[in-house]
Amino acid sequence: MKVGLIGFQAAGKTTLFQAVAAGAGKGSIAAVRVPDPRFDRIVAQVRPKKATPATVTVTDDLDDAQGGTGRLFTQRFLDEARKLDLLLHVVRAFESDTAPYHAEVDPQRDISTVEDELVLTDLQIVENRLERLKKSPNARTPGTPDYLDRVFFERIRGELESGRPIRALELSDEEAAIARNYQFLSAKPMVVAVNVGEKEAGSPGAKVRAIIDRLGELGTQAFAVSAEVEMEISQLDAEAQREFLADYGLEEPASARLVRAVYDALGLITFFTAGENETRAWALRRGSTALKAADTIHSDIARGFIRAEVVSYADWEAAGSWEAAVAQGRMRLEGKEYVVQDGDLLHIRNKS
Ligand SMILES: Nc1nc2c(ncn2[C@@H]2O[C@H](COP(=O)(O)OP(=O)(O)O)[C@@H](O)[C@H]2O)c(=O)[nH]1
Ligand SMILES: [Mg+2]
Repeated sequence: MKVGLIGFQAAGKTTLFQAVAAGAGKGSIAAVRVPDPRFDRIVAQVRPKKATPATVTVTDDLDDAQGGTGRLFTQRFLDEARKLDLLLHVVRAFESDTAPYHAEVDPQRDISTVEDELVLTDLQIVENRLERLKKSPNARTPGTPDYLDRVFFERIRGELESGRPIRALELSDEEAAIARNYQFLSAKPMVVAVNVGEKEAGSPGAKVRAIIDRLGELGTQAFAVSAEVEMEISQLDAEAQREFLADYGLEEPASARLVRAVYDALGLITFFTAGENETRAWALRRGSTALKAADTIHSDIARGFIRAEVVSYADWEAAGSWEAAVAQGRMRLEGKEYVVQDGDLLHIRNKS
């Protein structure tokens, strides 16, 4: 899963990136660990040669949004943003004399400006496509791809014109496939990180809370963070980190809050493979089948799929080990269509 930081220059993207990448980053790309106490317990019991947590890939290599006159986004930004699974909008809500901003600090305005531009970019694509579809006879022939495109595009044109992002619409599977095909930017899941000043690091003020609540009502995950404070904390050793987080009244570091918001926005769950060589946590879209989980591990394992051996996390924990769960009759044999549940331990029997 690839998450890209977007937002205005001097909003704090690179600072937040440094906070969440601490130790896991290379240049402007980082594999941010998904914190999961269940995984830690499995690793402590199995003691594998290698333990690989689930990660979310975060990149900070997109062009800054440009304040002032001209286009908000560069062509390079648009091209790169289309490849992402999720846009993480870092919004400036801190005041600073040393780090000037292109305008008065107004997070709500910036959120609207960026959202409007994503919507407008998609609207232009939809209008161009509808214009070309006028020349296609198939666009009037039910059942053809051109017909499906036309009906769908006419519907979303109206929504986009009234400022609604595609992500906020209920789409059928067919429509969602078209939206993916066109890589619409306003269809991409979005998370907003409101970058607050040091005083608000532990508990954001009423203004910021109102912004987060409002986004929540619109179905957008949002969280407050003080990127600078978090960046400084991330450079400390584990013990000092815990102390400083506690001093600020923070339960967990920015990376954990970011990952949680991303998991929610993408509808992800975690499953585990508990091997002696490697024990690993994997991110998977909620509702995915055992076959999809096998494919996530390796396409060969999906191709040779015979059965999935499944132990739920609750059963594993109650039994204390995979072997004990099997002995207690808690291991199930499931087929390709089994819908994987959050926390499942899987062993895929396969022909490869
Ligand atoms: N006071 C304060 N300054 C910050 C915070 N986050 C970023 N900055 C400063 O704002 C400036 C721009 O930050 P940067 O992360 O480079 O922004 P970007 O352009 O979005 O990548 C830098 O001088 C940072 O030190 C914050 O939470 N509080
Ligand atoms: Mg930057």
